[in-house]
Amino acid sequence: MAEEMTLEQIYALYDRDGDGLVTAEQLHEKLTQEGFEVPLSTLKAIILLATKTGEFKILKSEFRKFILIILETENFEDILYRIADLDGNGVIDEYEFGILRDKMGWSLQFPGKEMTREQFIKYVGQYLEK
Ligand SMILES: [Ca+2]
Repeated sequence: MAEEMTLEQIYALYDRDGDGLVTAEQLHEKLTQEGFEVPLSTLKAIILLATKTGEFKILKSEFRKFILIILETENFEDILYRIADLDGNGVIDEYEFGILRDKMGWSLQFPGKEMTREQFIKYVGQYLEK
């Protein structure tokens, strides 16, 4: 039976200098070693959106939410959706949309009603640079 690592142990693998922050570079290096190919620029964008530090660093308290988003999603739109859905109820409401919009610097109107995952991805997809 495989021994389950605690979040604390997993975090220590990423935060190798032990300063209590995981940088985008540390995260990228580790994920690459594990076989996850996520561009550094995408990781930086996600970290900026998903964390409170406003820098490309992840606090231990935010790490769990963050690492689950990275490992369980396949594309940037989906990651944005997961980050935007703050209450986790599966739809993006006006409040949640406004927070994401401000962080992204979009001048994008809320379409008037809550968006499902599919609607959200379609709606914001046109504003994402490929
Ligand atoms: Ca929601």
